[in-house]
Amino acid sequence: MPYKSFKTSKPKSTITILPKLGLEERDFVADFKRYYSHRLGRDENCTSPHYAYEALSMAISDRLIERWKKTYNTYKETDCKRAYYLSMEFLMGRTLSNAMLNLGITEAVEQAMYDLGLEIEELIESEPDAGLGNGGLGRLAACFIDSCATLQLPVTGYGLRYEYGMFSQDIVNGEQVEKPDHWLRNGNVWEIERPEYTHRIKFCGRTKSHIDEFGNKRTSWVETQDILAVPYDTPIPGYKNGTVNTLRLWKATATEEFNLQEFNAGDYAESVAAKNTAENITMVLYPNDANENGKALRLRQQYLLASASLQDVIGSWVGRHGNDFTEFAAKNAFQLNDTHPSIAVAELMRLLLDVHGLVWNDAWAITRNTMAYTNHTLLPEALERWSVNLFKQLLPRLMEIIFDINAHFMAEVSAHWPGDTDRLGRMSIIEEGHEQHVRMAYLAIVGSFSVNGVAALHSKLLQQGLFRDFYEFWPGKFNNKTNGVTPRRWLAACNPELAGLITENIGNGWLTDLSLLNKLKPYAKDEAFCQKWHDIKQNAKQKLIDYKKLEHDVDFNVEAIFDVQVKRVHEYKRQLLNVLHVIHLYDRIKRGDTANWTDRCVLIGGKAAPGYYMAKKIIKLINNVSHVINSDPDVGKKLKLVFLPNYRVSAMEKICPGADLSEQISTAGKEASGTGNMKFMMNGAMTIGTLDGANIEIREEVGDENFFLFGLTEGQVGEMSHHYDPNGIIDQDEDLQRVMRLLECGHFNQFEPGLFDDIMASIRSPQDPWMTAADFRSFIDAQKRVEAVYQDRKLWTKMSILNCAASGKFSTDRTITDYNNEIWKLTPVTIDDK
Ligand code: 26W
Repeated sequence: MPYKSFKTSKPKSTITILPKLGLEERDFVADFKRYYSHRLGRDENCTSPHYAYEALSMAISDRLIERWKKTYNTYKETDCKRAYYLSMEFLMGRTLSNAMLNLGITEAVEQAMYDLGLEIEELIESEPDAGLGNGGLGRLAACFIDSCATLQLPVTGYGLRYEYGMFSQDIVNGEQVEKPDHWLRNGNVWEIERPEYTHRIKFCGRTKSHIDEFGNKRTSWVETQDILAVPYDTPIPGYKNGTVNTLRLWKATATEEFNLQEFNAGDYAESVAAKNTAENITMVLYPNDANENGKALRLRQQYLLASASLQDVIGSWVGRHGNDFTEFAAKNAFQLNDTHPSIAVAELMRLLLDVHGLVWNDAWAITRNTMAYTNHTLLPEALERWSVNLFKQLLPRLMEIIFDINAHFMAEVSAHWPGDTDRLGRMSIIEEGHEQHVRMAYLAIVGSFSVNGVAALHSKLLQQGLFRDFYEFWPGKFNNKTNGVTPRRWLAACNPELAGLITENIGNGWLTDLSLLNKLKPYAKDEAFCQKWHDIKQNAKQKLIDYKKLEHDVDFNVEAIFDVQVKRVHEYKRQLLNVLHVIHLYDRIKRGDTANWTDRCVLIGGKAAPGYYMAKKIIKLINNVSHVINSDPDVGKKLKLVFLPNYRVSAMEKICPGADLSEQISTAGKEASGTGNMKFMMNGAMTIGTLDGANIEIREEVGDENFFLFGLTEGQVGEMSHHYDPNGIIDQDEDLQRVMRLLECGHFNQFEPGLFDDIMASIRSPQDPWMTAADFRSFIDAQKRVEAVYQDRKLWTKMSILNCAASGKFSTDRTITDYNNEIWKLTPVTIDDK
């Protein structure tokens, strides 16, 4: 029919008025079929589960987007205060089963897939992990935004959309080999590109100043090389509450004119190359988790995140309030996830001064009242410092602003401590030396109203050590926020059997108020309940065995104690101490000291930073020891050691339900918090651990009698470091001597002479900062206590239940409630989910 215009005035748009999508089994069957066949163009001949995964995800994504818009509009209408979580890493893992759980549609979807003759498990498994993070800090960000949505807090996550996430780890001849992780290869159904919110980011060029009509000095940043930041949004659903928040990730692309300039000069190929340089910025995640490397590309990434996110927030502010910033600090808070985005302090100043015309004092007051900084590590090698020369070249205007911030700050310090030049030098944001550096942590502290650590001990050590001068200057700025993990992913979704048993007995309130798990305590005395708990745990162990069978040919025995250490490989986390214990057990078997033996399967997994020589050696050692032990017929089922390749979020979801013993054995004072410790505890594993990070609070919650403590305290470590004598310790301890002898005679590297010399030298070095030898004896003794308890099955089960029951504090719902009450001060916003 030909189009005929018969209306005179433009009609009111009704394009977004839609009937609400159904959440019943039949709705998913119908939508699945339509997407599978009409959108994806597949039929029964298609054998890959990927397209079925995509079709189902599209159907579920529709339901998320429906609620997402409502949430967005409600926030806009109420003009509520907002917070923004700025992070270079969001280690999201998989989305499908989490979306099902939070929408409350798990059963309906499972039934629908069954009706269609599909295995839901297979679809879930075909989703790649979104591995946009290294480890603890990135996964914490992911748990945080889950809790913000569940608590109905208006919080947006801002990060980078890396084309390549955390590398995938292969083990070849016992060594780590990195493979690029092209996680977007098959597309990403969960994200929506929003080119309409693109922002321009400046680099290089120079600054130019003039005096404005009011006599103020004004600066402009000119002759820059610009790139564009394009946002990709992912919906973040709360748990069954209608709230869907946003994770906005930036992708770098080239500007049109950047290409055009070169094109007009006849350099077509060069113009395409220039596009590549621009897009390089968000190409890859830096795989270092505790070592800053000063690379210019990393600084570009950090600035892109800070600038795009701040322009985004300010742009929408100006849209609603014009150029009036009087209420800005009352309505916005930025949480900086470590120093990685802390250039935001200077960038907010630049935007307020140069773009929106504010004067210094007003801009500074806004900055200092909106920024909050979280520190995640005490290790000096992880503290970011950028060369002033590099900064000047890449971000000349930002460097000027940092010098100005520092000049004002130095004046404040001198007024407070007149004549204390040592202190001025110590506190300066600019570190002097043969090359000047910007100390990013100091910039973050000076520019924030709140500074926090991530566990009680860690926050105390920040105040007494690393940031002591700042704490003396501004004691009120400093606070602690003990980490947590989301109980939806880390108990409900990953361990449905255990979650089911819990809910059957104490109801389902624990899913949003984890402190209710303490109602489980009395059940530790209930025999029938204990039997069920034990059976579920054994089932989970069997599942873990089956999962690992795919990759290994090691015979695991479900009656053995499953002893697990999975985390990034780092000397301070002391995977090496774990291996020394395994070698000691092997030595006992070989010398026939096996009376009253407890069978044990030791699982170790984790990635090493590609440039971290010692960490890679430790991985090789674990694999070599594993090979010798597992193929020795004298050892048999008494002892197994397995290195799990490619540890990642989706692997932990399978590992933590099946663990008996959680290894949290860092040198005291080095692990800021740890969060794996919390996941294991929640799933009923016992902890063997030092007094470090959140272990201390875990032990406080569960009681000394339900925690296997060992090792020097942080104070003793500091004390002993002045006269540490590992060789003396080894000489005095026959077991350790024998372990060292096995290592030193090349028993684990018979065809690779000299391979582990550096490891042995590090254990014997009086300068060993990780003091592995010092804690050996106490670790071995604690492991013996573990075995004694494990042999008493009833006692072990009781302690397992009590660990889960005491894990309530370690929900990110509690952590985020603390952030909100003490830092952000947002009001929860109810979303109408009818
Ligand atoms: C600049 C290179 C770099 C990259 C990442 C330096 C430091 C990091 C992070 C701070 C490393 C990290 O993930 N830290 C971990 O953060 C967790 C969440 O707070 C804590 O639980 C861990 O103890 C801490 O190691």
